[in-house]
Amino acid sequence: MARVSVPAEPYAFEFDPAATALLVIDMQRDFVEPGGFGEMLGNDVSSLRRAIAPTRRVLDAVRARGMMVIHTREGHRPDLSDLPPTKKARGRLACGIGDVGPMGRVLIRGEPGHEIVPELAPAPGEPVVDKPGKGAFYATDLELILRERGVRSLIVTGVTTEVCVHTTVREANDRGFECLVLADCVASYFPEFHDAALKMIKAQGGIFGWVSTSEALLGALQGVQRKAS
Ligand code: TIU
Repeated sequence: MARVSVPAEPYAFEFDPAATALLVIDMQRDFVEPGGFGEMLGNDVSSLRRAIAPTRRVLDAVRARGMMVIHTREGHRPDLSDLPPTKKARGRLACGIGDVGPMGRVLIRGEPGHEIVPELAPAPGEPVVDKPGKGAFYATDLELILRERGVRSLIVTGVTTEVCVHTTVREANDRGFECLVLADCVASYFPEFHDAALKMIKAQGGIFGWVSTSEALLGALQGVQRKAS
């Protein structure tokens, strides 16, 4: 298939839609909705919610072109057997991972807070990768799924920019995947960390990858034929 070119920094990002997956990282209620874990950590979730609408537009566009979509969720087994005690202890929280919060047990698979927000709900057939760490490659079958599907490029969205998005982009880059991060489809509780994290990705000739916007990607996808429905 013809390669697509997206205006990006530090220079245009080129990808083959058949070898590219959209990665939607951790858009779960615990991080994004009022009353979840993110808010319990003292954060204002409104800055994260701004990523929902543009990510939805990107989801619609890539689905319409038959491109692969993969969702991730950060969370742990109900018996906490995959939760390092150090992660459990971090922050000395009154209500931390595994404890019962307003959306069920915090960051536990199967609980209401662990679900992806309804606006970005996975479609049938889209893989959902449950990850115990910040990076989506650590202790998951994400790399196996990508290699089996012949994926070489990732369009990256989700939260938070400097934590799970950054860790995942670094992991992907070291494994030889090319990453385009959409600045308006990733978000942080801390604007200054968001800005710095994006600068780090595109600095030094794109040391970890490329940065662009949903608008630029949607414009580039206009030239890609929609799949017959
Ligand atoms: N998904 C993700 O980024 N997990 C976090 O815990 N992020 C924070 O910024 N806390």
